[in-house]
Amino acid sequence: MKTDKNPAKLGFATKAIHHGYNPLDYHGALNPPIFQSSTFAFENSQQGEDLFAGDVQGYFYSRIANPTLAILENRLAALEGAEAGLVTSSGMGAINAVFWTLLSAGDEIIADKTLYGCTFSLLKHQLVRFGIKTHFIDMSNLFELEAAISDKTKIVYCETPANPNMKLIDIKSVATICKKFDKTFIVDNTYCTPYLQNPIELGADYVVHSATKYLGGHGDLTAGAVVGRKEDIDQVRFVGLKDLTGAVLSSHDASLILRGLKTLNLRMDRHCESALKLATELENHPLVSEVFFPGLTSSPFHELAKQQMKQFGGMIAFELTGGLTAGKSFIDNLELIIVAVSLGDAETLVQHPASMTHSTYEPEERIKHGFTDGLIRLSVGLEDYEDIKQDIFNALELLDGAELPYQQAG
Ligand code: 4LM
Repeated sequence: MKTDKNPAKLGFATKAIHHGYNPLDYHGALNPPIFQSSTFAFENSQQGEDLFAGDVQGYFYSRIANPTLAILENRLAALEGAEAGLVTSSGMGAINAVFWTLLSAGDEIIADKTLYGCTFSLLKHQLVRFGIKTHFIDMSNLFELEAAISDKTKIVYCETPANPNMKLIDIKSVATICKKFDKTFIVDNTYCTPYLQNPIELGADYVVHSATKYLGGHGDLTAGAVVGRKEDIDQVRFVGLKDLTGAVLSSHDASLILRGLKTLNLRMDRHCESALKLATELENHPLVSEVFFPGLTSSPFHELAKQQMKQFGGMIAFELTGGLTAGKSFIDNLELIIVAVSLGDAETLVQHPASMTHSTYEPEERIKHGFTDGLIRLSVGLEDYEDIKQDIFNALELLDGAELPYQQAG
């Protein structure tokens, strides 16, 4: 794009394709070059000193900044409606970079009780080793949030929709409470991407992502991102990334994410459309006892989803009437759908949170934290909808005791 004079006026897809990059600045290259360089030459010793002192802007070492990464960071910030962005080598790298920048021994975190397994493990088992305690609460209950806040609270943290049970948190209301008590509010927006939800615009201070998922979109990299205010992101870059985690993204992977972003809206539309159809059909299947998907009118989060999400996302969780045993047989009966963790890829993926992504929770913790051992998680992919559906309904039909064979539509 030759000019960024009025970037706010551009639509999402246009920004995802063009924001912050003018090919004419790079010999006309349509795609941003991959700056495959760990270090950058100084004109002379004085310039090196000035760059290190922060007196002049520029690149000097790729753990701190790299031109390919900078294009991606600015583009993600623009899509999220944030001032600045930072990318990292994984989602956990992004979360740790922010946490370690903000926290000191004695501080406390308030988190919703449903979180991705490794984020839960970080809060429950690792940060305590450094004197940082987490209170896990039901953040959909705002009274519980207010009651948990104390002088020691440094961070309020949630995922929405939460992994794996699709619980939603009211971002705007939580942000209002955090502002009232002057607490930092961080939202993990991995499940939605900025195409479906913009927590910064709803009042969050930072948004974190696993860019491994929908942002990259092709299951070929691991990456993370943080967006927020410029001065906050600068601090995360120079403390959390540079000194504490070193979780820098490779410029090659940054380039793959820039490619993924070009089709983000198209992919998300398709993920969302297929997931809504599938959730509706699963809800009516006699072997399915419960479907967790905010697009269903039966979902307790349906009204909130309509307020804060543009569509309902591509992730579904469900339980079978036969519980854990039936769930495992169902997974093994699938032929097209791939049994794998992660999400947001072109391929439909299925996994069993209790024994895979959320095995970091003890069995009794899983119940307390809002999901059962029988829960199955689906990341609905981009294949033809009828093929996804047929694989799922055939796998259900093959379960012992199944009574209603799948009838192909039409
Ligand atoms: C998974 N998830 O669920 P990296 N935040 C959320 C996530 O779902 C994840 C991360 C952060 C899965 C990985 C195996 C809501 C990851 C962490 O894996 O570090 O990029 O993201 O299947």
